[in-house]
Amino acid sequence: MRTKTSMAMLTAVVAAVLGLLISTTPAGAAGKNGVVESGEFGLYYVQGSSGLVFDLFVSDNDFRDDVFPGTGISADNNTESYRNRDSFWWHVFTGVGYTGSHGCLPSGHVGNASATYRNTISSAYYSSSSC
Ligand SMILES: [Ca+2]
Ligand SMILES: [Ca+2]
Ligand SMILES: [Ca+2]
Repeated sequence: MRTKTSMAMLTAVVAAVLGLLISTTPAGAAGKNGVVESGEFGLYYVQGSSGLVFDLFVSDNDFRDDVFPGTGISADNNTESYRNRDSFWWHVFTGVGYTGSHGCLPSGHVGNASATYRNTISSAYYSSSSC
């Protein structure tokens, strides 16, 4: 799996070589800070893709040790909508360790989880390919 860190560094190097000032670079993106930034995948507490959000910059194989940033609310089995601001696909699973039902959200996707994934997602990873 390609690492995002190396991609971000490559982007930074290219920008420096070209002498460009890029204000939208994702280099400052930080996962799990409650803001879905460029390069991240957001899983929202409620439907509508707004409000409390569990934002992932890199894959997480177990949501049981995570909360919605700034709250004590568990992120496990507790998300109802998505926003994919990454250039990658995000794969969501109803079980920890990428097990159970397996769904895929393309880059740019915004929408509510289907019944299968509503309040059931327990792990997620990014990939350049779909399911
Ligand atoms: Ca973030
Ligand atoms: Ca985790
Ligand atoms: Ca689950």
